[in-house]
Amino acid sequence: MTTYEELTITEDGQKLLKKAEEDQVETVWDRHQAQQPQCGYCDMGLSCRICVMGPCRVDPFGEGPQKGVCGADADIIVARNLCRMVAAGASSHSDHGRDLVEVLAAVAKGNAPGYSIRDEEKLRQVAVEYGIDPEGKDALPLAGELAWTMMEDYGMRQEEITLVKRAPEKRRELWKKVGITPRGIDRETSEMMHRTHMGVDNDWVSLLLQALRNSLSDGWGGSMIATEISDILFGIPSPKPTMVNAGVLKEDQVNIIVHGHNPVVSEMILEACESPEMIALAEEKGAKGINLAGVCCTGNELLMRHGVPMAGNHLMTELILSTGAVEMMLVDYQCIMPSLGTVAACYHTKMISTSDKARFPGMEHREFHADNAQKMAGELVKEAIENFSQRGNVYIPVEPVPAIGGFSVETIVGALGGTPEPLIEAIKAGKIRGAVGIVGCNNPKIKHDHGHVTLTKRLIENDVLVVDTGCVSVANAKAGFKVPAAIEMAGPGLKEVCGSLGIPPVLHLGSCVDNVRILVLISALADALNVDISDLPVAGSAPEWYSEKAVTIGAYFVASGVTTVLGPMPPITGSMNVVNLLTEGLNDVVGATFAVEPDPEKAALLIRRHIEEKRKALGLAYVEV
Ligand code: BF8
Ligand code: SF4
Repeated sequence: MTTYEELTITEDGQKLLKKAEEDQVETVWDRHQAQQPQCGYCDMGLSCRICVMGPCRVDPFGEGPQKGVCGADADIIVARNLCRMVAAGASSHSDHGRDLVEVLAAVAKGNAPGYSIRDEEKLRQVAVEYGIDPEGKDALPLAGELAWTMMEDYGMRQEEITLVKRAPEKRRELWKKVGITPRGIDRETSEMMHRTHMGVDNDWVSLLLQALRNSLSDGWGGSMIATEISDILFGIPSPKPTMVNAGVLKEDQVNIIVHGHNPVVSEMILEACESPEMIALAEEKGAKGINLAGVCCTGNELLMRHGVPMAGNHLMTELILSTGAVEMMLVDYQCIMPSLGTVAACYHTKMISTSDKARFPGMEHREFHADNAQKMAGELVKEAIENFSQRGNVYIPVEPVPAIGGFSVETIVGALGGTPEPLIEAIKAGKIRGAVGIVGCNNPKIKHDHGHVTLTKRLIENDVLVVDTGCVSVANAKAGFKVPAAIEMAGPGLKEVCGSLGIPPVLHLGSCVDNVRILVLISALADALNVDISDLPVAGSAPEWYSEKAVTIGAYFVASGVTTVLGPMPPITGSMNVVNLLTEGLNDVVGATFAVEPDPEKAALLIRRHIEEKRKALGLAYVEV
């Protein structure tokens, strides 16, 4: 019998797992158990169902078939499968970016009531980057022009994606030399799918290089556009206090949860929740107010810009519903388990899907578009309020934990006094050994939040600054790393630097598309030191990743020069050629590699060793780890 403590390190998770079991609610952990043993061929990447001469599989023991019906061997099959993961991940983030471009265009045309340009300065700055002269132009026509120009980044009218210019020159030259400069956002994904069709690219090296180019089209393209437009439309994040864990739900208020990734819907829901008319209605129905909270990355978007509390990360999404305290959950897209409608049906919770591209069983579909979003948000919040009277028993098992979110590059540089120089000085002096971006998901294969929290703890104890995004940021906030007092858990150097700046040792940089903020930040560091990103004492890590998007993020980190340590092994062990290229060979190509280490204690050592090696190569004081 597995205990709840073996499944998650979080108190709210453990208590709600018990509640879910009592309520006979099936969770992601139950289904993971029911899937055991999972297919060994698929786990190694050795199965192929790309065409209907198959499905095929290659026998890893060398006894059965070594080639698919078409003649593809293990290297080709493994590489193609991984490449398709990268394409799917890139398309997810980049399509999210496209939706924002369309909203920006609609705002410019006056077809998006409720939306506006909240950061005109950023609009003007990004317009310049896109080669548009903002002089004398009003915000709306300028926004229209920018949206139109950004659309070209998606197609094939460019030789390279515009924001690639933000990367250090040495890196751009390297991409050119290797032939992986991304040309168009959709183009690279589309070419990746083409190359992996049966009978196209059958050279596993060439396939994997295209996967890197595809990932760069997301990191420096689609995801970067998503973040930039979100800042233009909804404001650049700045540090704000907030609360996290299931305890953010309020017994005496109408609880509405937003889930997914794109802030377009959730921003409108927030506006409706704050309207005096809705608050009065809630009071009329016997509630003390309306409590909006988030889960996953839509939650992160609202937390970053408005300090909206965060109820939980990926593996908590079903459990949050099992509190019985949620009047309505609205979802947009990505990482929304199709089980949620079934879980909600055990309670009074209304489940609403909002995107034309994402529908779910057991949810009512109410489609949001730029022109109807404001009206729709008002109607739905009203329905949520009316649902308050249908509540049964409520179980909110914990008190919430305080945290600070909202560290954009702009606010980090601002906190440093307008230049990255103080951070560089602290790194040079060895007070901060280096910086690590811990990103990604939860995965029931790993004890929930254990990987994130353990790795983060070990790094900050050893004077490594941590920035995080996505589901990691929730885990770390719940663990108490995101208040200024958390410097007590940091090593002496990091404690001194963060203490003098009044910031926590772990900085919340946002949602998963916001990983691009990390790219921008490290580019600024590299430029200031006049080196390439791969020379910096930095690393990436995804200790509990599950999603295709995470593979893409890892790939663009590595292609940008950031060595990245994964927790769960990707499905590549069926080809030692692929494994060796990704974990060693890429060093000669892009100056960084992947590593895999499921044990966060060992991953911390690996990362610290890597950072000290980079320090040594830069001629900075280093220690043996
Ligand atoms: O984009 S970290 S589980 S919610 S994929 Fe998903 Fe992973 Fe969470 Fe956000 Ni990112
Ligand atoms: Fe089998 Fe080749 Fe078709 Fe894949 S592409 S299913 S290996 S025949």
